[in-house]
Amino acid sequence: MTDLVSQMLAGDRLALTRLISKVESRSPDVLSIMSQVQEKCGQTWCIGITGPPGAGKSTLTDKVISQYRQQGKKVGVVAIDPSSPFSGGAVLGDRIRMQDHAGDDGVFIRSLGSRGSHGGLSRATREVVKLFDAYGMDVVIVETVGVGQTELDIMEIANTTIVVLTPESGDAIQTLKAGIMEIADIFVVNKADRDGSLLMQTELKAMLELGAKRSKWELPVLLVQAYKNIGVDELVKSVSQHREFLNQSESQIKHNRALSEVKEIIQEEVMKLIQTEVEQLKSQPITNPYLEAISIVKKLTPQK
Ligand SMILES: Nc1nc2c(ncn2[C@@H]2O[C@H](COP(=O)(O)OP(=O)(O)OP(=O)(O)O)[C@@H](O)[C@H]2O)c(=O)[nH]1
Ligand SMILES: [Mg+2]
Repeated sequence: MTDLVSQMLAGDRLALTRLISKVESRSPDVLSIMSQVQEKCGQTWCIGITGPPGAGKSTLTDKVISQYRQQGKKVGVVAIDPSSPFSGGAVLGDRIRMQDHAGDDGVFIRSLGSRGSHGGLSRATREVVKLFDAYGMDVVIVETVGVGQTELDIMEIANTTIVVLTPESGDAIQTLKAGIMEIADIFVVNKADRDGSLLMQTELKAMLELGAKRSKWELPVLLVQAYKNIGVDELVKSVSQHREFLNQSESQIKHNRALSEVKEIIQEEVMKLIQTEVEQLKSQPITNPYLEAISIVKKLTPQK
């Protein structure tokens, strides 16, 4: 086992930080690091929090952290901003909203931007969650803005996905379009202090009644005021219920996840091989792209 991994497993925060940086920058030793880390995983419950910009995800995350800290649980947070080139630390807004936990040893907050990860943001996120898991975090929260495919992929990592909406705008409809509805395990109508929140709750419930059911799980639609810490305890209870539900029923989900993980890892590794080959072609003329491609495929495929 590499020194860094054993230091991290022994509780060294700095080692954890350095491993996260390696994962984020897709360092060549990520595969071997993660295969060691994987052995120590399996304790964490990963909660995804997604929703439109400004819905109150970070405020909610902050309050959820507090709830788990009161239960004596350790919490890791990955704040994802796919559009942001910044990484390697908390973005300012999140830092301000989560500053209550700054000096707390049982909390570790890290943001991931798109810069370091070269399109492998989903895999990098999954691996940071695993690092937190091996480090001994009981709960890991992944916060991301729900807009594109990358965010949907990221939410696949979570065991329980919370979709945060607000009474304003056509949030619900837009969210439906983006496919977020399918990944939600719990809906939160945040900013319930504002007009239209009850209506929003009713509409969402009606939509859920109409839609095809994915499983026997009854999707809760909770009214929350994150900034005033109202309804957050209910939310944390719902997460526990969802966890119990999954543990009892759907072991197939686990296997499917492991399958898609294997696929994701192979894709990235094979992509690297392809890029190396293409790089070599840059300095020479190509007369027949098919012949070039065929010879590269032959080279990359073991001959029988
Ligand atoms: N009225 C009201 N405002 C809230 C509530 N919860 C959060 N806010 C405010 O909503 C604003 C956005 O909150 P954030 O927590 O940054 O939202 P976010 O979803 O993390 O935002 P992005 O990460 O930028 O997408 C802040 O000004 C919060 O104070 C609430 O329950 N009621
Ligand atoms: Mg935020």
